[in-house]
Amino acid sequence: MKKKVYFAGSIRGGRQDADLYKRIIEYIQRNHIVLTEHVGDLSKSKTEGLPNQEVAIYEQDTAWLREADVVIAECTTPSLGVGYELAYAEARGIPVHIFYNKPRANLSAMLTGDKYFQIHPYEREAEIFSLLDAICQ
Ligand code: 6IA
Repeated sequence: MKKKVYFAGSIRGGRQDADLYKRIIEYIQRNHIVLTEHVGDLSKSKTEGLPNQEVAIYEQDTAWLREADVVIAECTTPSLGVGYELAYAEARGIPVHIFYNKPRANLSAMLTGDKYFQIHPYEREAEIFSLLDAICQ
């Protein structure tokens, strides 16, 4: 069955992995619905938004989170927004899978220490896709 996937990845935390987010999103989209396609949009910069745009972003993203069957986050680049989304999903009982590149990242103990989260350290990008096959059956 098609799942609604909330993909979370850094925006203002830094866009160095945006192309990886795009590849993950495209992979999930082969069989499922990604609610947050914009996270992999390479033209989305970290620039300032207008205050009312920011409220709209928050309202839309939290509505999508409540609607999601699963949250998949790529956390190699740390992001306050992603951290918030993960806690928001946990509070609502939505399953959360966290990926990070082990040689590159030192993931926060607030994630690694929280048994609610399913954490997937990887070394090569290909590992992400085989794990995604198991998560999004
Ligand atoms: O703190 P961050 O910006 O790194 O947070 C990234 C996370 O928050 C992503 O997983 C998104 O779901 C969400 N998020 C942050 N900013 C936006 C956004 N526009 N649009 C949609 N979701 C967002 C950013 C502002 C724009 C004017 C460039």
